[in-house]
Amino acid sequence: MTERYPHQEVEAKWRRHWQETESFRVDLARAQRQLYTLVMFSYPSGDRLHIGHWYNYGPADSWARFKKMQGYTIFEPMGFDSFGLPAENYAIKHGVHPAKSTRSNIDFITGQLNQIGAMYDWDHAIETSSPQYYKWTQWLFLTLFKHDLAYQSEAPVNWCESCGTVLANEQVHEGHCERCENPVIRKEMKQWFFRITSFADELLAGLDHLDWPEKTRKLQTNWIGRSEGTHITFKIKGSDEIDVFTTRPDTLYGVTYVVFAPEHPLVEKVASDEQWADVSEYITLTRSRNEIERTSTEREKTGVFTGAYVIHPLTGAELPIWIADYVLASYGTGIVMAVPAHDERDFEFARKFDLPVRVVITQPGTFLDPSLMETAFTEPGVMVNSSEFNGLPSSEGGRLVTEHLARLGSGEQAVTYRLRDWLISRQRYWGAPIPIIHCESCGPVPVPEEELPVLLPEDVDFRPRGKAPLATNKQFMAATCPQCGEAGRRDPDTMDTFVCSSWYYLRYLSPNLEDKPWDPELVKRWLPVAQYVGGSEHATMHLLYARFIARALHSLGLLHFQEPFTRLVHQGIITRDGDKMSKSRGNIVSPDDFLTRYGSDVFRMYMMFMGDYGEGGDWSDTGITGIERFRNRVWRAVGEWYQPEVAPAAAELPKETNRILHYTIQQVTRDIEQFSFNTALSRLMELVNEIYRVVQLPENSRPATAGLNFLLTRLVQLVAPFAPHLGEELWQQLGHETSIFAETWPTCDEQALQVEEQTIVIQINGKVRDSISVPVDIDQKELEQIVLQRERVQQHLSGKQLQKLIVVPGKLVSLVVKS
Ligand code: ANZ
Ligand code: ZN
Repeated sequence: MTERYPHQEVEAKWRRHWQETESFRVDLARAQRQLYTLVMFSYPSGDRLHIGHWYNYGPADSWARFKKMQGYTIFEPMGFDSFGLPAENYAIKHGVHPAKSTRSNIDFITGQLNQIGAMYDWDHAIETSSPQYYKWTQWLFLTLFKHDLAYQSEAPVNWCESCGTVLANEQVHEGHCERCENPVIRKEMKQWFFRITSFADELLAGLDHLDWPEKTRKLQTNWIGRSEGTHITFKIKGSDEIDVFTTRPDTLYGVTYVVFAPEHPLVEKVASDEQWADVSEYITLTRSRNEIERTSTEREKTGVFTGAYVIHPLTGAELPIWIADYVLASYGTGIVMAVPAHDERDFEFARKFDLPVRVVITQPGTFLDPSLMETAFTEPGVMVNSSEFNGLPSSEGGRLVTEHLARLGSGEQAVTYRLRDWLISRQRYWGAPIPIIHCESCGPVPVPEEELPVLLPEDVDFRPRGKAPLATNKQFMAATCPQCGEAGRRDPDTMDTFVCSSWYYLRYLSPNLEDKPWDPELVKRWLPVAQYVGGSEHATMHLLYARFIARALHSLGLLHFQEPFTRLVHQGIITRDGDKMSKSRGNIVSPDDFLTRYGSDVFRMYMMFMGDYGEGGDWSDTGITGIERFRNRVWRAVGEWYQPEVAPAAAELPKETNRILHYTIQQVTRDIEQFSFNTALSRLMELVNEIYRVVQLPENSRPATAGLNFLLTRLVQLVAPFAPHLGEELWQQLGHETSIFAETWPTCDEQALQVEEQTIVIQINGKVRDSISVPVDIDQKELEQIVLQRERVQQHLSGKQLQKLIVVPGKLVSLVVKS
C-alpha cells in the first residue's frame, strides 16, 4: 500500500503557493462576472479563532470556490471588527492596553485564518480600529448628523453602580452586570442616537425582497413591531392633555383608569402631595427592573395611585391615574388607557387594586358578568355599554370610534413601532471618538471633515469608573469651536462598534482610499453583496443596522442600492456530544489541535459533513476519522489508478458508471449552490465507492484506462471546493501546471442521467397478459416484486396458487398458477 497522505506538507505547500502567486488578487476595476461574497468578520478578542468562526468561514469559502469554478470573479475579503467591548474587556482583564492586545490578537488570528486556506485577498483587509478606517466611521456619523439622522437626547441607559459604567444591553444578564453580577439600574443620561425609526416602514417593506432565511425576516419584522391603532386624548383634571396609544379603540367605553409609565415626565407634575411619597418610592423601585421583568406575565402586578384623574373624552367620567411598571415609557406614548374587561394585564391589575371592570365587548347573544369574570375577554366581538356604538362589531366599531374622536379633535389613527432609535454612544474607551465639539454658544458642532480622524488618544486610563474614560484626558478634551472659535470641549463618548460594522463591506473594496470612504465606481460594480454568511445571533442588531445605514446613505444619494446583502445564509451551531460548547463545560473543540492531526481540508469537510449547514451539527472526535478516511481514499484512488500517459476520455466509461458520475455532478452542483454541503459530500462518497467498485471488476468489464482517467479527473474537480489543498495537489499530480480553481466546474449531461429501460412481457399460464417497462439493470428480486404487484397479475392470482415463476432476463416473466 501507499504511504500516508502528508497533509502538513501538502497544505503548507499550497498555501505558500497561493500567497506567492497572489492567486486571490482580483482586479476589481476590470473584473467581469463579479461576485462579492462576504462573511461576518471577527472580533479579535482573547478567544481567538474558535470553531464557530471556522464553521462560518470554511464552508463559505467552499461555496465561493465552487462559484469561481463556475466562472465568477470572486471577491472574498476578510478583516477585523477590532473596536469594542470584547477587545476592551480582554484588555482590562489582562491589564494590557487594548491597542496592544488587539494588535497581537489580530496577528495571531491572521495566522489561524490562513490555515483555513480561504481565498482572502489580504491586500483588502480592514481593521475597524485603525485611524484610516475610523476616520470614515466618523465621517458617517457626521453625514448622518448633518442630515438630522443623528441627534443627542436624554435616555435611560443600563448603569452598573459598582463598576460605575454604562453597559450595553448584551452585558446585562437577567438584570445583572455581566462582570460584577450586581443589579443593573436604569439611569437617564444624554446620549447620541441614529434615527433608524425614520426608516421603520422601509426596513419592513424591504424584507419582502430579500433572499434571507424566513426566520430572520420574521425576527426583524417583530423587532420593528409595527402596530396600527389610535391616539386618544384625555384631559387631566385641572392640568394638561395626554395621549394614549391603543390598538382597541372599540373598548373606549370600558376604560376604568389610566396608567402612566412610572418614568413618564408628567408623573411628577400630576401626582398629588399626599401620594407623592409612595409615587416617588415606586419610581425608584422601577429603575432596578429591566423591560423583560416588567412585561413578564408571570410577575404579580404592582403600581401606585397618583392622586390625579383624567376626564373620559366621550363620557366625561373621572378616571384615576395610576403608575405601574407594566407600562413602558419607551412604547407608544408611555400611557395606557386601561380596559380591565378586555386586556389581561389590566384585568390582573384591576383585581389586585380593586378597580372597576366594565364589559363593553361580548360575543353576540351572550352576557358577561364582570363580578364573575376570571380572565379578560380579549377576543373581538360586538360593542355593548357603548352608547350609540352598541351592536357594532369590534373592527367596524373601532374605526367609527376613531372617526368620531377625530371629529371632536380628541383622537386620530396612529402607527407605533417597537423599534427605538439606535443608541450609539458608549461611555467606553475602545471605540471611534464621536467627532463633535460642544460649544457653550453654538451647541454641538461637527469637527470639520478635513480634521478627521479625531484620533483616539493612547494615553488614557481606560478602566471603567463612572464616566467616559476620554473625559479624563485634558489634552484630548480641549478644542476650539470650529464655528465661533471659542473654547469648547470634545465629546468624550465613543461609538458603538455596531456603527463600525454597519458599513464595513463598502470599505473592503478600497481599504486604503484616502480622500473618500469608498470608491463609487467599485461600489457600483460590486455591490450589493451577492452572498453573506454569518451567525443568526446578528439577526436584529448588525443585520438591521447595516440595512438602515445603506438606506440612509441611499436616501442621501450616496449609494445606488438600498439593501446591502441580497442573499443571506446563517450557519448553525456546533455542539459536542449533544452539549453546547463552553469554557465552563470544558468541552471546547480547539481547531488547532485537530488541524495538526488531520489537516485543514479534513477539518473543514468534517464540519460540512456533520449536519445541515443551517442547523449545525454535533462534533465527535471519532466522527472526524470517517472524513479522514474519505480524503485518503480520494488521494489513493488518484495515486494508484490514474495513468498519466493515457488521455482521459469520457466515451470509455461504462454507461452505468457514467450515469452515476453525472448524477453526482447534478446533485453536488445543486447542493453546494444551496449550502447543503453534507448531502453533497455524501454524493461524492458514493462516487468514490463506485470508483473502488469498478476497478475491482474482472479485466473484461473494467472501464478502460482512458475512461477511468476521466472519472478520476472529474472526481478531483468535484472535491476541490471542499478540500482546496487536496484539490490543487491532485490536479498537479494529474499533470496540470495551473490551479484547479481556474478550471471550469463540470456540467451534468442530462442525457447520461437517463436510465435505459426495456420491455418485459408477463405471461400467465402461457398467455401474454401484461407488459412492463423496467430499467435494464434491474435486480431479479425487484423485478419479481414489481410483477407480482401488477393489477392484472393479481387478478389472475386471486383465489389461486402461484406454482412457478420463471424470469428470462431482458425478455419475459412467466407465471404458472393453479386453482
Ligand atoms: C386599550 C386596550 C384594550 C388595549 C384592550 C389592548 C386591549 P401592541 O399590539 O403591542 O401594539 N400599550 C400601549 N402602550 C403601552 C406601553 N407603553 N406599555 C405597555 N402597554 C402599552 O399593543 C398595544 C396595546 O398595548 C395598547 O392597546 C395598550 O393597551 C397597550 F382590550 O389599549 B391597549
Ligand atoms: Zn461655538
